[in-house]
Amino acid sequence: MSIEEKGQFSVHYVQVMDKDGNIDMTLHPNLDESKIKELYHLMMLLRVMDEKCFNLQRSGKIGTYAQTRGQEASEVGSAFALEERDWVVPSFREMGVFIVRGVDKAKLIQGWNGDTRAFANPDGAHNLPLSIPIASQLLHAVGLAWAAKLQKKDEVVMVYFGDGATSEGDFHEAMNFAGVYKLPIVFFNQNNQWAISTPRTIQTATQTIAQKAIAYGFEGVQVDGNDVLGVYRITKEAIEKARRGEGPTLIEALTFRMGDHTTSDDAAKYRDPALVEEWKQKDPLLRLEKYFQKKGTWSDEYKNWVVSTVTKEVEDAVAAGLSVEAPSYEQLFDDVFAEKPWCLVEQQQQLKEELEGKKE
Ligand SMILES: Cc1ncc(C[n+]2csc(CCOP(=O)(O)OP(=O)(O)O)c2C)c(N)n1
Ligand SMILES: [Mg+2]
Repeated sequence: MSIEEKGQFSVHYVQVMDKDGNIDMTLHPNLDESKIKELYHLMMLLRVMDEKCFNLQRSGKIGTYAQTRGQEASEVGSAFALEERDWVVPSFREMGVFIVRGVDKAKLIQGWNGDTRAFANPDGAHNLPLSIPIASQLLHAVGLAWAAKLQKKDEVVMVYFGDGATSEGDFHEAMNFAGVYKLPIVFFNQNNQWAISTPRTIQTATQTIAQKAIAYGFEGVQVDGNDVLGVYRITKEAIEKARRGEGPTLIEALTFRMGDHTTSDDAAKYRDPALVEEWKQKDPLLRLEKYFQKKGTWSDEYKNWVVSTVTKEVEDAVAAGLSVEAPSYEQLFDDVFAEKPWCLVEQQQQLKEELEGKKE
């Protein structure tokens, strides 16, 4: 008998709601209608916020921005399954996760405007700041999960990363450590199928990303990342499993980056536009709208109300976020280490002298 036949090596693909809004009731996550409407509201908030940030960059008001368009279900559905005490360790494309976690949207704008003070964690909230170095956050997350286990805290860590990040050594080290120590962690892979211009097909020779978990001794599952109910269900199960002390799960949310990599990129140079058109049919918001239509709980008035409510929220956040006075150059050196090392002290002094003209 092969090991696979013993049932140890299987990878499941889960979809609760198809692209036309039909639900497999056997997999329904038992969220009541008001919660499903809340998910729609949050996803629309993310979409409007995302469009706004893109436009702010184009009009020179903020710096480089990484769009989330197309990934709303993956981000909102997964974060919705967390408890407040759980930890979120994001990469740089998880604005939807921050929104669900209740992070002040003005701070998000301030952060994308390059002001790192925006990432200070108020009142000990369990959200780490976004991480630009690919995959480095996975090791921080494993450290948090190990600490939670050693201290017997009832906390689960959820770490986000892209398909490209799975080619980094940090990913494999983190997965191995989490497997060996059976840590309370969920590895949430947003497989948007692109790492800048590198398609998923040449990122790895494996058929799925989920199956990589097998090599580290725990479960991997692939979910339709544009199906918010599927993402919620699978993530919730993985979180509960981790909380019971049954170890990690790798979730591969199969989605698609509808926009460019960032505002500094032009995907039209390397990506067939037909592919983008194809994925438009699988839009996470659209399928939820179709679901509500089928249930008879949809109206244009409702949609208009949602759009106008979130638009006002976003406009207020932008006004507040952009009106914060820029930090002084000295603050560049703060909040990196608990105690500033001598080399940073020297650099800070050197910059001060150069900028304030105290030394040639
Ligand atoms: C260690 C490191 N290497 C390279 C880069 C440059 N870089 C920024 S984003 C990116 C691709 C990431 O792709 P993926 O992990 O799929 O995330 P996505 O951008 O699709 O969300 C690369 C290579 C970086 N930021 N950090
Ligand atoms: Mg990617």
